Amino acid sequence: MGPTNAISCLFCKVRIVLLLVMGVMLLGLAAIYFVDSLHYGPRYKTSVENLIKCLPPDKKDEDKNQERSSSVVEMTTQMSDVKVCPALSPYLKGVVPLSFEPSLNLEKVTSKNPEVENGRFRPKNCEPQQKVAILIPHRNRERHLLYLLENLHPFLQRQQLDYGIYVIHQAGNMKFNRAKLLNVGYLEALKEEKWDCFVFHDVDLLPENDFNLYLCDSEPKHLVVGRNATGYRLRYPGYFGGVTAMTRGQFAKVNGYSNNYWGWGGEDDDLRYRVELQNMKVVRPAPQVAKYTMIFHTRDSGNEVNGQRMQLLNKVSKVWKADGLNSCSYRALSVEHNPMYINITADIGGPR
Ligand code: UDH
Ligand code: MN
Repeated sequence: MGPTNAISCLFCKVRIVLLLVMGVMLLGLAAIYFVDSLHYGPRYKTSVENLIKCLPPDKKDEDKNQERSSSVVEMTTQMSDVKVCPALSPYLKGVVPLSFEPSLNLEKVTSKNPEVENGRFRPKNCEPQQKVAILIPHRNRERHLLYLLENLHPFLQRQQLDYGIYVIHQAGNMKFNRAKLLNVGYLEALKEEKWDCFVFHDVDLLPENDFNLYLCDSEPKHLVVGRNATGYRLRYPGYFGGVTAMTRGQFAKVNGYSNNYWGWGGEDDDLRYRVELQNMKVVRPAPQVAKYTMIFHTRDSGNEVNGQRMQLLNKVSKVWKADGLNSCSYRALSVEHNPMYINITADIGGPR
């Protein structure tokens, strides 16, 4: 081997070594990147989810929030298959004037809510964390029902809820029994969907503020802190009537409502006693948010004041286990899926 050959061979050895070193470095870099993405990927996703949950409800920054939260929602949408809805919907407007159009009919309500089908709606862009059934006890209040549907559907859609509206209609002319109808609603609604949350809703109460969320909490929730007719103050301490929200489990735990309150009054206090007997505590949203307009009405015939309500209330702790969901006897005469609500007509009998 001549001297020139020896030098060129040395160069080719150095080249091979250099190539090998570069190859190892590249492999190392790739490995570091892979381990890093495994480690930070989920953490980044969680922080995006947390950001969504923490968006402030400040009304002044509403537009900014709307932009921010919808772009965050898009980010999560791209990043994973599970798109949990934000804790505060970007579509909330706050106080929206209520509508009481005299010429309103069901067809008009239907045409204004094209995304509602068979009384049900769910948002397209995200997955709500609760399925909410709204239960409305009803007889002979068609006009009120129309105004409630007209205002409630857009309200619930702005809240991005997965919801269904059930109207439980008492057949016949026996004394009205609001509580028993709500038990029937709970039992019947669960036959078609595993609802997580139930909102028990008088037909004549219209929520005034979008931030009054129709979702359940870790404790039973009372949503009517104030109404126009009572100067927007709680009717009396402990009042648990009008509109309340309980999870499937909370309502089952108290054995639902009593079936024995025929006529007006007492059944809502009875439910509160049941809640307290289970060491649960009623929670309420902020008073400026939990405001309702009650459509003016006089007392219905067939719903006269129940003179026995005090005697019944005195024995709640003795009877609740045997009087409620587990003893609710009725006949479902029909279950109709109308475009704007599911109507359950039930024969619930009368006072014994
Ligand atoms: N309900 C009916 N039909 C009836 C009776 C009651 O649908 O015939 C339902 C309806 O959902 C109503 C709820 O039961 O919202 C509660 O009944 P209510 O609205 O009569 O009770 P409220 O406490 O009124 O609002 C009591 C009588 C008002 C008398 C006013 C005179 N000062
Ligand atoms: Mn009323």
